[in-house]
Amino acid sequence: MNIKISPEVKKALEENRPVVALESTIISHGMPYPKNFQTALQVEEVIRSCGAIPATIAIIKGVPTVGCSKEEIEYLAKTGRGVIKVSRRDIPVVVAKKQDGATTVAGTMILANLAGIKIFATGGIGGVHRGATETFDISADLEELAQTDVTVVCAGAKSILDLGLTLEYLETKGVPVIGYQTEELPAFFTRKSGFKVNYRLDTPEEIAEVLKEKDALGLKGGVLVTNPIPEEYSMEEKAISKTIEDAIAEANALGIKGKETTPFLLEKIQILTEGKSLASNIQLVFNNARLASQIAMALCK
Ligand code: PSU
Ligand code: MN
Repeated sequence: MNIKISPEVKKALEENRPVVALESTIISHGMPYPKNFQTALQVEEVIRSCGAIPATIAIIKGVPTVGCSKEEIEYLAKTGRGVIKVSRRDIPVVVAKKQDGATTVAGTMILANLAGIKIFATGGIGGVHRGATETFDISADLEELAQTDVTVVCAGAKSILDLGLTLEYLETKGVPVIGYQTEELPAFFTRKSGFKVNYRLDTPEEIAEVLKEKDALGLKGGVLVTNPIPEEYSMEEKAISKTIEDAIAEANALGIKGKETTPFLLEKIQILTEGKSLASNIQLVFNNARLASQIAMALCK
């Protein structure tokens, strides 16, 4: 496979220095321009200021690219939904057709793993959608966590998903769900969800220790680290729940399906909260980037 790794990322990996992968669907389909561009650059800065190297991942003109340039990030940010949202199934097609693609959590995990990157920071993962018992809508992110050796640091999952079923699915697939300094699964915009994580770990070093043992035992698959949004940026539970319910109702009324569902809901929530949710979203991504950097550094020791 023809994969392009930026010289900086390549060197860091060769020298066993900490690298943190970043996804690009969050840029193209998760936030509006220009906030998406600013955030994508700032999250890289956060990782650098922690002492790690960022690697934003996408497919550029058919080339899987690990460590996108500022120009490439700007292009993805400006083109937005005009870029193809790339999950596992889309990778071979987008590469063969020499198209541009923004990778989801699943797509990013695959390319990070090919490059040898073990830690990946994002906002929220895809999961089992509400109503999945009828629609079968379960994100390929969960299957990727089941099989690809990358640790994903997120703020839990948005309640556009069925969090209980998402946890059950991860349990079946043997994916450890770790709460960072919490016993409770965070729900993206809020610190609490009413569901428990599998394990609470309180330091990046403890998490790195678990990852090392998993590696040493040859246990395949990812690990999900859930990191609650900082208190000062968390949203009011009732208001955000209502917003999410309204967004889901509209998606159902319009018959939105498949890969369109998640981007539609994300955009609707941003519009309905008049940007307030976007501000929280950005802060939780920074927070996850910090933790991911610390875990990556502890892993390199
Ligand atoms: N959830 C968010 N923000 C996001 C996504 C999900 O809060 O940006 C994106 C991620 O790229 C994730 C993808 O991997 O949506 C999941 O899409 P789907 O549900 O179609 O698998
Ligand atoms: Mn889906």
